[in-house]
Amino acid sequence: MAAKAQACGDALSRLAPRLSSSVAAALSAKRPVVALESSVIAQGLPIPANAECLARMSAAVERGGAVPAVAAIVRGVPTFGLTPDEQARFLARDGVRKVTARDLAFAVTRGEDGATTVSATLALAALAGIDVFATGGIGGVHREPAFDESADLVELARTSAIVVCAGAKAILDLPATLERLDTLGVAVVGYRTDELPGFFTVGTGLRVPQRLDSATDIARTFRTHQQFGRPGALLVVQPVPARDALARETVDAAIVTALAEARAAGVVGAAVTPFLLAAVERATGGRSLAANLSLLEHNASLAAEIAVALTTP
Ligand code: PSU
Ligand code: MN
Repeated sequence: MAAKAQACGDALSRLAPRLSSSVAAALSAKRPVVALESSVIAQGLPIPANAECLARMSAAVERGGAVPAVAAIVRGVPTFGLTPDEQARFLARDGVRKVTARDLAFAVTRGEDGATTVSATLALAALAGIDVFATGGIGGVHREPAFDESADLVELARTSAIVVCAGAKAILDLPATLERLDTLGVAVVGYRTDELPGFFTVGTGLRVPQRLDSATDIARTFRTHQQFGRPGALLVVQPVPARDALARETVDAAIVTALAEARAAGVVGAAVTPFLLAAVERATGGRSLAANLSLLEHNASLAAEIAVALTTP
């Protein structure tokens, strides 16, 4: 018995992320908070669009009545809410590594600056008690090689949270990604849509298993999901706003070019996703970048609305 109690005690003495004062105040008062990842600003988007992304996402969360909480490992310290100096360092991306859930302990023990991907942000959000997280597109199963699969998928299966995105990044194999989410038991929820959005495109022709039409319904479903003690996330997907969406043919052609460039350059591992996103941006004459920024802001707005619904009894 004593050994068991000890084990439980150990399990509870989890590392607590450092919180900015606004994030700490909101969490302790049970006011709405939305987690944002930092890999999208330090690796996913080019300079200076990354600064625009951070400003637009933060403002969207605030307009929605919630507090934005950017996740990162700051010189070895797991953190939600960066100071202006820290933000500038991550935006300049000087020596900032891409950190997935697997890399967290290494970034901390080495005292590094680490930009957290979806998987790492989910892991930190669970420690901080933040339930809602907005991103652009999750990682998934790559088209080539198909054994390259983002750690985002398994982490979504293990972490109870609401993740708002525009589907998986279009550079991926979307049918395979949807099947993996299915196998892993991650609930994909179309927000006001029956179709999986295509990140840069409004649709993909792929059906999502569930659809909900209001933030209140999403919040209510999540509470029930938690009551079942289920570990996985609710992956809420919504399309990029139509005015900024790209046509499917444009994106498909750009991805073919991007994949050929990646193959020729021999890119592997963590560099693949940022490389492909940059190649698609070149191939679309920058239009994919405008779509990416737009969907990120749009997702931040919906996440705020859901966070508000979740904290409203
Ligand atoms: N969404 C975007 N741009 C990005 C990403 C998401 O709009 O750059 C990042 C996220 O941090 C996601 C990561 O977790 O890309 C996936 O990388 P990988 O395929 O190496 O797991
Ligand atoms: Mn990979």
